[in-house]
Amino acid sequence: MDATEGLEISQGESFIDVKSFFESAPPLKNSDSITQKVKEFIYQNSQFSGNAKSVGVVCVTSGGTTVPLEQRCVRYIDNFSSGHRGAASTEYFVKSGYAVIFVHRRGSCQPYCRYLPEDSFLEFFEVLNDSEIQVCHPHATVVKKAIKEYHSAVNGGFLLKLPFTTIFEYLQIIQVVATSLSCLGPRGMFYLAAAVSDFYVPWESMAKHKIQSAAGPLDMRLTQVPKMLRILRTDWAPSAFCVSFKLETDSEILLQKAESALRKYQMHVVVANELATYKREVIAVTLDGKISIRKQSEDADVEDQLIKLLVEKHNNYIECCGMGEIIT
Ligand code: 9Z3
Repeated sequence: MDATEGLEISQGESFIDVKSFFESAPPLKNSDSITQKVKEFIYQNSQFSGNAKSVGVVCVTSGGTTVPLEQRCVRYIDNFSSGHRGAASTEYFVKSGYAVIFVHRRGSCQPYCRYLPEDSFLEFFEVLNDSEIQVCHPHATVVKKAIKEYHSAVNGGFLLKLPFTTIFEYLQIIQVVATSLSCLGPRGMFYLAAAVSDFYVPWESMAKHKIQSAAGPLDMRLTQVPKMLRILRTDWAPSAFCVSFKLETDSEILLQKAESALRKYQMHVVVANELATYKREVIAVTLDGKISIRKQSEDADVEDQLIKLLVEKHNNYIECCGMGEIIT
């Protein structure tokens, strides 16, 4: 696929920035096989009436993108994100009947693995005899639950996992998913929890080999990553329901930045979270107002309540689109 396919109606600078980003990005490895997997997954989950398999298809993004500093990369800039939010949200979306395309950072937290013991893999198995091993007793219940839920999601065809590392891979995968998901109209959803780099080094101006310290202090100019949210809404998947996240460390500016993103990129919901409290509290910002969501108890996930709210908002959106109302 031409990387700039479907961008014709975007105007001005953002179009040029996006075009040059894709033209200069190293081509996505296995692009054809990723595209085929995505299309098949969407096709298999596209029957929404009668014996519907799923109620909709959501692309959940999770983990941080990296910005390589060298083409043969030794060093890179990273973004803060463990992938816990995306992994937990994926589980709650599947539970709510959605099929999930989980676009995640390699090595980040995975759905159904959140409760597994953090200590070494070797510590929760014991050897029974020469040919058998078993999970040690204290971990058996959580491991059994995780295996069952994971297999039910994957074997049922409700979970497709696509890994990324760099900002180049991430944005190319999002383009493939978005242009494929557009065929579902309002039934498609984006839940963009990944921490995406704001600045990058264009491939052609990047050092080919490891940068040498003998050359003295390093001066480096970073280019702004084009705002893909706008293109996603206007060109790639204009009818999909879009939820993005806004992370700030300064509570004074958080809501104002979230509201600005809502309008600027025509998001349906912007989930505002502050670094110090993001695990226990988020605020869903919409054109109708703000809803604060807090963890119900120590063991609960804030994502449980958040996904319930988003599913409700997505259903209203589908209904309104069906009645011919245009919702932005
Ligand atoms: C978030 O704000 C996520 O909630 C977290 C989740 C990254 C805080 P963890 O993976 O953390 O559970 O450890 N994601 C979006 C961050 C982001 O880069 N947002 C951009 C911005 O704030 C907009 S796309 O400007």
